[in-house]
Amino acid sequence: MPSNLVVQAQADGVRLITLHRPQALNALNTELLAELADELDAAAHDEHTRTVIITGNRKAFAAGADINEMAERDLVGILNDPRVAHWQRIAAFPKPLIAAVNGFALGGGCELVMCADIVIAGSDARFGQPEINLGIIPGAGGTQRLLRAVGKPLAMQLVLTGETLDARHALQAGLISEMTQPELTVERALQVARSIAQKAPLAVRLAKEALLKAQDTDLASGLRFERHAFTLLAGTADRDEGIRAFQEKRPASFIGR
Ligand code: DAK
Repeated sequence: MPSNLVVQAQADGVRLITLHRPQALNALNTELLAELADELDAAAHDEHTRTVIITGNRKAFAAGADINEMAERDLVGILNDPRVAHWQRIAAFPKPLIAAVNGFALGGGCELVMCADIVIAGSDARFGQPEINLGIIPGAGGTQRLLRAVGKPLAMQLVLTGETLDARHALQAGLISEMTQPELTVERALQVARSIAQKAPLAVRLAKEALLKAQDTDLASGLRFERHAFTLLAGTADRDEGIRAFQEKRPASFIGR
């Protein structure tokens, strides 16, 4: 049983993971990261789980890596850091991942947000990469994913000054997909997750993969991947069902085949 997470599997194919280290503003220590990576692995292999939401509490989504734990690591400890593998497993989650964010999402917390595919944030959310204040730089994709999300000038400003961004500005900058009232963040994320959970799972999976390709490949390769994925889906029972349901004017019932 994870001790830093609360995991709720909903009947409708949605798994809600709540980060639960409130005494440290959900700071991401090694144990929490390992538990999160394990939960995501389990969700990836569970055919009933179609979509996962990660959330925190009203004060903090996550205030970054655990600074007290970081203080104990020397250079050799950093070279052999088990957190690297945990982060890689989290970033490789193949199903749709939604972050429902209230309060602080700083450092590793902001990097976790950027591992998500969709980000619903309360108007009280604050995002930032304050590692520069500790004499370090982001270590879990913060320089790479932030620049891709918000562009060079704002990414530079955030990473070099450690300033934070409120939810309104994060929405304008493209770091989040939607802003809600703080008390509705998880509810709205559940709505979005349930909507995705009803779609054809193979199409959802390939759509995610194709969209992610757009971030790190040239246009010609991305278009080639899209065409292959599109063609692959032509052989699925769910494509037949989707088209038949449209013609018969009824909701489609997808089975993931
Ligand atoms: N780590 C440990 N404890 C933390 C924490 C953190 N990141 N953030 C907050 N806490 C603890 C505080 O120490 C305090 O504990 P007590 O004193 O009550 O025992 C409690 O949470 C409440 O925090 P505050 O009293 O500070 O609350 P405030 O409302 O006054 O301030 C704050 C909230 C978020 C502005 C402040 O807590 C803050 O500045 N926190 C630190 C934020 C930060 O610098 N985050 C970046 C950390 S560096 C890597 C991958 C990733 C990373 C590193 C390596 N590899 C794969 C190798 C990531 C690095 C980072 O994220």
